[in-house]
Amino acid sequence: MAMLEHGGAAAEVRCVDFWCNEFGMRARIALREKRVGFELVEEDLRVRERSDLVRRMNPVYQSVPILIHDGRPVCGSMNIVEYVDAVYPTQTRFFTSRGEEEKAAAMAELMGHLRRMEGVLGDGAFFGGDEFGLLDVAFVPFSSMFYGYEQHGGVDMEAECLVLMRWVRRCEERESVRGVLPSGKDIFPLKTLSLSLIPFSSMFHGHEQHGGFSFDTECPTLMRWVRRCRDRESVKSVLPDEVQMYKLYKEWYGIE
Ligand SMILES: N[C@@H](CCC(=O)N[C@@H](CS)C(=O)NCC(=O)O)C(=O)O
Repeated sequence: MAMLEHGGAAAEVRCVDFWCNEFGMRARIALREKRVGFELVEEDLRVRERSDLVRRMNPVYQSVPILIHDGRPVCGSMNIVEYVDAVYPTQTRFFTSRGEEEKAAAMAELMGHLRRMEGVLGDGAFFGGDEFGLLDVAFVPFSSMFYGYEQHGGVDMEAECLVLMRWVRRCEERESVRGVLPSGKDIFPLKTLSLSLIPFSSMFHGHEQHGGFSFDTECPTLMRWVRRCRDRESVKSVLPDEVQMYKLYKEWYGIE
């Protein structure tokens, strides 16, 4: 059984779910985003009768996912995401979101700072001139946040701060930098909406097979979002094999 340290005490976290349940994927992605260890208790949804555990923990709806935290159940996938967010607040939050005006003001201030940095950089390869130096070492770690600025602040860093982005790439050519900087994609949490919707992309393969169309051709923007989400460890490790999932659904619903 998975045990994890939280608030000094070892807590027991179980997630009752079925491998291709999109609602359950939400809960599992949230747990992984917060790096919460948990035991997956498989509930076979192909069987009509729900297990004793499900009937005991979710007697009204008897649905999964169910998060069982120290013996107490949380039911409903979005309730679980919210619960995980509240109970593990040390990590970045899914649900805190500023008002649009406040966010726009913060972004404008931030972009002002970045443009001032571009002014200092000027035509130089690095902040100190031709050589990678002290200021580069000091600043380059913060470039891991740029992906987050794009995702949350709605800016296009390449368009807004080309000089800075060229400097980032120059720094990243160095082994010392490349080996240390994490991917910005891993630092920033999925927004709640992305977290709650991405599980349903596991059916896209089925939609394509069944509907005879290509998502890449018909919905390129949506597919770019899918790929961005799937780059994340939390999503990659939870989304099931789409081919297997479609096969199961075909059997389940008697589709030829
Ligand atoms: N609103 C619920 C929906 C969950 C749900 O509908 N789960 C289905 C599987 S997709 C279930 O457990 N059904 C029970 C059954 O098939 O007996 C949530 O968000 O968790």
